[in-house]
Amino acid sequence: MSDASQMPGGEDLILHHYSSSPFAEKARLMLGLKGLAWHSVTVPMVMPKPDVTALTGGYRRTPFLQVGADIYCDTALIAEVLEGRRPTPSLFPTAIAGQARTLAQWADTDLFWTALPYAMQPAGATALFAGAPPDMLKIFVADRKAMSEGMPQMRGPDAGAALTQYLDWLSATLSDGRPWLLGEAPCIADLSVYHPLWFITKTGPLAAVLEPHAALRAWMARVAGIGHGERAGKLDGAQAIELARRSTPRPALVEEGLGFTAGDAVTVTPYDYARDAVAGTLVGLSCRTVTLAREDERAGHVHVHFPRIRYSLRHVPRD
Ligand SMILES: N[C@@H](CCC(=O)N[C@@H](CS)C(=O)NCC(=O)O)C(=O)O
Repeated sequence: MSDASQMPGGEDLILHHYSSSPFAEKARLMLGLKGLAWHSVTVPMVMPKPDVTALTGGYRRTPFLQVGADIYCDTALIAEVLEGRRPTPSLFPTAIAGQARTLAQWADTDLFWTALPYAMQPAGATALFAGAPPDMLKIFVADRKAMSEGMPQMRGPDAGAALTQYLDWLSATLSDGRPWLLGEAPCIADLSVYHPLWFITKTGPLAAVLEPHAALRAWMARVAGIGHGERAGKLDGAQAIELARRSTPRPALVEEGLGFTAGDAVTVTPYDYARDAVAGTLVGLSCRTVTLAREDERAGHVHVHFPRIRYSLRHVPRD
């Protein structure tokens, strides 16, 4: 984007993502379900990611959402932000909200971390990286190995066995003819279950695991039909950083009784993988979210928001 008049404003949604990322596909579909317009920044698949870390303070995972100088990490939190921005159609319809969140969390963890090692078996990896520069697969594997160091991971055949059962469970859920996993309307669970299976469709011969599941494939086509909302424009990392610098982050609140005080020096770190700590000053805290203020040389004063579930919040020890 070179025309300054097309630059997004401080209220616009900016998704930082790349096309082949399953979690980014979940986020794009959330924007689609809500019928929202958004701007797109393509981020690198592997480290280093200097423009990403200028905005997030070190969180490297994909995707994240930017609204001016507010940075929302993790699709679980992005879902809440989009729900607040446009409540209908809901990602969490009241009658099924509990089941929807529970099923979505299973899909974003167990199902995803089963689909991934299944997909990255040699035949799958070859299909996924067909057309990429020759070294890309090697670079990707080394990057992900470093990113998930210490995290137990399934071997391909174990993942295949588990995936076979998970697909049976999901097919059984649809066996009464319902259009969506939890009934008559799509919800967050559909999008979270979809993205690991979408990744499997890209694995050449390994995608055959989906073939016996006609109802599940028809459901996948319905989810894909939700679309990605309106892509309002593209910008690069430097433009997104400049927008953050020109914007003022929204006020946040630290609730009492949670063991922390506004102004505390803290870090936030994912529990599972990509455990890069983000350091900052605590400005927002509840049982649902945590917000750090950071000063960045390039992005200026930003607020970085995380979900509370699956993230560790710690005081920075004093000298
Ligand atoms: N819990 C995170 C998981 C995100 C995630 O694992 N994304 C993958 C891409 S699908 C990732 O970050 N890979 C490493 C990278 O892109 O640097 C979320 O819901 O956003």
